[in-house]
Amino acid sequence: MNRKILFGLLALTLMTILLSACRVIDADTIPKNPAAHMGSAQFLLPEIDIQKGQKLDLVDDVAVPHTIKNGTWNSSTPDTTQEAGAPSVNLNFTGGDRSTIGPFNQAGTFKIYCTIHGGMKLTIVVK
Ligand SMILES: [Cu+2]
Repeated sequence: MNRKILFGLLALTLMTILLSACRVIDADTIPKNPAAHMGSAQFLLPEIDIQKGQKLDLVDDVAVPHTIKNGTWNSSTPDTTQEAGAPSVNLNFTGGDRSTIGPFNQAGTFKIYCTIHGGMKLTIVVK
């Protein structure tokens, strides 16, 4: 009889240890990438600062496609320059979707633009 109680207590102790080892991870504690949001024909902010080593989320907030590549708009002329140290960017958004670019492993100023919408460009400053 005593053995049964002892075994029961041991089993209970083991269960407690096992359950406390399974902690629930709050999604808010997982580090998020900084995000640049896109409207119908522009980035909502023209510039974003990020830290070296970070990735950047591009978020298409509207039901409009965008094609985002390295480069910028010089008035109405696309400049397809990819800066040294810039991660390659060539992404198609169909609307209401998001994608991640990077990591940006080098400090500097990097530019991306939308090939569809004249003047739609983003400057990424990596510090
Ligand atoms: Cu666009």
